[in-house]
Amino acid sequence: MAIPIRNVLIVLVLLAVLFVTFSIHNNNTLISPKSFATPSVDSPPLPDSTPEIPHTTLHVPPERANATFAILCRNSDIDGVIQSVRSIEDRFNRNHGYPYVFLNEEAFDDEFKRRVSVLSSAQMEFGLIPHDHWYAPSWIDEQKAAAARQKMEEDQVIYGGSLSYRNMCRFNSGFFFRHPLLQKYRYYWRVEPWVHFHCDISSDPFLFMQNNNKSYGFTISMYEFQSTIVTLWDTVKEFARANPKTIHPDNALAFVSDDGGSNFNMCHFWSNFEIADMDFWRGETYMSFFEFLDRAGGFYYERWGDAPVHSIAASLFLPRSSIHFFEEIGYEHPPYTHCPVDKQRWLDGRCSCNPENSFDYDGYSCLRRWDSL
Ligand SMILES: Nc1nc2c(ncn2[C@@H]2O[C@H](COP(=O)(O)OP(=O)(O)OP(=O)(O)O)[C@@H](O)[C@H]2O)c(=O)[nH]1
Ligand SMILES: *[C@@H]1O[C@H](CO)[C@@H](O)[C@H](O)[C@H]1NC(C)=O
Ligand SMILES: *[C@@H]1O[C@H](CO)[C@@H](O)[C@H](O)[C@H]1NC(C)=O
Ligand SMILES: *[C@@H]1O[C@H](CO)[C@@H](O)[C@H](O)[C@H]1NC(C)=O
Ligand SMILES: [Mg+2]
Repeated sequence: MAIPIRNVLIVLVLLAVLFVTFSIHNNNTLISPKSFATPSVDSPPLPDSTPEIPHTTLHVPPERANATFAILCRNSDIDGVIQSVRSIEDRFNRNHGYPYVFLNEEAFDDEFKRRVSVLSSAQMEFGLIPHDHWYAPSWIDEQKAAAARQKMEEDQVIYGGSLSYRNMCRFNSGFFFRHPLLQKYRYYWRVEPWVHFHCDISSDPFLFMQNNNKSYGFTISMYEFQSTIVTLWDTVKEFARANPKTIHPDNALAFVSDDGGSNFNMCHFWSNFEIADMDFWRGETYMSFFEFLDRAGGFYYERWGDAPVHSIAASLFLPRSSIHFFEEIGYEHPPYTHCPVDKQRWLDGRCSCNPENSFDYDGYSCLRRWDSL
């Protein structure tokens, strides 16, 4: 029995209308992983960016948050960056297609861009850091700073003699979230060279942050070296005295101080992993806090790290409920690993780390303190 041609036509037209409607309303989030690809702003075209037309079902990929990966690195970090990006792609991002922003105070070379771009069809942008966001500000006395570096080098403080490390710590403390390439995003996930993600990440941490009003997420915490932050806490107290309204009534002060704020206990979130809300850093409170610290000069006269700076700010200015421990994210930045200890989580995540080696309750970890808040 012949099907009337009119009916066939009607069905075809309906299908076409449906498909077009779908494409328009779901632009950017349509179907195959390839469709995540948006043209890289400053990179060679990807080897295969032909969009695939689905032939059977429409797999609608999960909704995405307003978020990006942020990777500060040098051209010479290429091997470590490739390893880290592969790791995050395999365990998470191949199912999501979140974009990447790479930042450097020197231009990324073509080799770097070519070798990184091939790793994912997600959008990748390569940015140059403005001069004033990286190098010491005018009020820093270079002689005094050089003497401090020499002294810390002699005292064998880790990175104590390094100027570039100080530029990096100050940049990560107060500038990365103002970079034009990051301006369009709210949440970032900081990734460093040579890190590992040890478990499948099946629920989207960015969406978790967005949907649960979280501002700062961590996996590992530990103690800072006292010699790098000798006057940091005094400077923080000065700021707090001058700006008492900035301290949140339901803060996490007890994470960073054991005596109600008189002294810093050195606990901080290890900032080589961070999933956080840049609007918190961009806000008036954190910006005035950073300016205050920057004027004090400790990024250069000592060696203040972005980890204690971020951690102290999060602990004082946020409600503690806005800070989140990502237990399910198996993460390693040598020499330390956080591995999910919950058996089911470890199984479900097909984790490649050993829970017995998890840093969580190591003597040098601050997680116990976090738990007891
Ligand atoms: N562009 C640029 N990136 C840097 C520089 N120094 C450090 N970084 C990046 O800043 C981050 C932190 O630097 P690391 O050298 O990893 O410092 P760390 O994590 O304290 O120490 P290790 O990883 O143990 O060496 C990494 O993402 C580096 O790639 C620099 O001079 N220029
Ligand atoms: C879909 O997005 C691309 C780039 O993201 C744009 O060029 C195109 O016009 C958009 N199409 C529709 C139908 O909105
Ligand atoms: C994403 O967040 C940034 C920073 O809050 C904001 O400026 C931008 O408009 C947001 N984009 C979208 C699509 O919501
Ligand atoms: C969301 O978090 C911010 C700070 O992180 C806090 O000030 C605000 O009260 C929270 N909002 C809700 C609805 O919980
Ligand atoms: Mg590192």
